[in-house]
Amino acid sequence: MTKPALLAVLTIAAAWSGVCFAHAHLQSSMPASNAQLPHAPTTLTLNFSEEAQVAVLKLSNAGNSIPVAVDRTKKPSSTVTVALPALKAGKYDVLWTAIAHDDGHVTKGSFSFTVLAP
Ligand SMILES: [Cu+2]
Repeated sequence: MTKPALLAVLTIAAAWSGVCFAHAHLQSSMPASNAQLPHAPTTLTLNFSEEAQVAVLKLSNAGNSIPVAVDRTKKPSSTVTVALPALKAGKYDVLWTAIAHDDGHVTKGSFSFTVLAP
């Protein structure tokens, strides 16, 4: 291989390694973003655009964090469901961080939902 050709290959390889076809984006959730729920949900489900593992999941109500257990031993999946403790009426903020299974890229996001009655 000639020097310029080798250089071209290395340049393309370097550029390629930074390429990402898709991160694990949150496509939908249950409860949905900005949902107004007549009753408290018992589970929280995140639907991602690709297989991912949830690294961080924080739930808070008026700044108070509510412990939510994420099973990190679970296989990567495009759907992640966690059980919720009993929630009182109020607005809840969800903060998540996910790691894409295919390329290890990290995505994060947040959304809120409101429980109208426990
Ligand atoms: Cu990616």
